[in-house]
Parts: sequence; structure tokens; C-alpha cells
Amino acid sequence: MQIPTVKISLVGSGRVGKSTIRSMLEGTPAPNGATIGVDVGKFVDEDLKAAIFDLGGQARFQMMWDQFMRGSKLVMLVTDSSREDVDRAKRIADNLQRMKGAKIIAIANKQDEANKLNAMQVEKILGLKTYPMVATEAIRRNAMVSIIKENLLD
Ligand SMILES: Nc1nc2c(ncn2[C@@H]2O[C@H](COP(=O)(O)OP(=O)(O)OP(=O)(O)O)[C@@H](O)[C@H]2O)c(=O)[nH]1
Ligand SMILES: [Mg+2]
Repeated sequence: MQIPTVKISLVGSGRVGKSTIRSMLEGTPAPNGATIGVDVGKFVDEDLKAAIFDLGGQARFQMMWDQFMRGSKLVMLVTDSSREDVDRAKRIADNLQRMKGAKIIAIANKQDEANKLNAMQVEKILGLKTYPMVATEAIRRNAMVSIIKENLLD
């Protein structure tokens, strides 16, 4: 049976861990610099084939986001779970409401660091279903895959 390819976008401020999540899903080494524009990766297993649009989070790339995200089935808004970044993510979330046909969820990344908000706190602020993550820990890959499938295959 053919599995159609779905588009997933990773969006959020600079350095929050979007590319680390993409490389975790791809099983490739994490990149060591900021994403310039967009990087496209892929995730394939027996019941999901996805193109992962990993957007550059720096301010100078943000005006391209609408075009890069177009046609996404799932948009994951990534935050580093600091109060300041969650406030930034709230403004991004408000803009994402205009996205048609996409499911929007949030990832509360960097849960290994001190003084971070937990996923429930982030969820309350953003008003989006939010999942905790530590993208630098390979052992979390299965959890990341489950998050995606849970939100795509329903
Ligand atoms: N402690 C910790 N560090 C992380 C985690 N996820 C990512 N990082 C680190 O955060 C830094 C930035 O990660 P990237 O994945 O490049 O961030 P990005 O969101 O893609 O950044 P842009 O491409 O600039 O938008 C890197 O040094 C990562 O190793 C995490 O869960 N915990
Ligand atoms: Mg990046």
C-alpha cells in the first residue's frame, strides 16, 4: 500500500531546538549552526512518510514562514520553555491561527535545563496542546514519533 507524504513544519524562535528535533527524527547528526531559510528533512517508517520543513527561527527569516508552512498537515511550534520564549511563542501562536487545514501543537523543549516552564504551564499560556521534550536525548525519539503520529493519524 502506498503511504502519502505529509508535510510537517517546525516553527519557533532561533535556537529553541527545531533542527535538533528534525535530526532526531531523521537519525542524522544535529546541525551545529542556525538554519538559513529552511531545511527540509524526511521521516519514513511503515505507516508514515513525512517531509519535515525545519524553518530558520532568526528574525530575518520569519517573514518567509507563511510561505514555507503552506500545505502543512501538522505545525509544531517549538519553544525552549523559558518564560521569555514562551511569550514570544504566544505571539507566533496567535499568527498561526490563520493557517488553514493544519493541526497546530507546541513542543516545550529543553526540559533538562533549570528554571524552565513545564509542558502544562506552557500549554496554559499558548492555548495549544503541548508536549514536553529534550531534543538532545536520542532516547526521546520514540516519544517524538508518537507525538507526531497521534496528531496526524486521528
Ligand atoms: N539543553 C538542551 N539543549 C538543546 C535541546 N534541544 C536543542 N538544544 C541545543 O540548542 C541549540 C540550538 O538548537 P537548534 O536545533 O539549532 O535550534 P533551532 O531552533 O533550529 O535554531 P534556528 O535554526 O536558529 O532557528 C543547540 O546547541 C542544541 O544542541 C534540549 O532539549 N536541551
Ligand atoms: Mg535550525
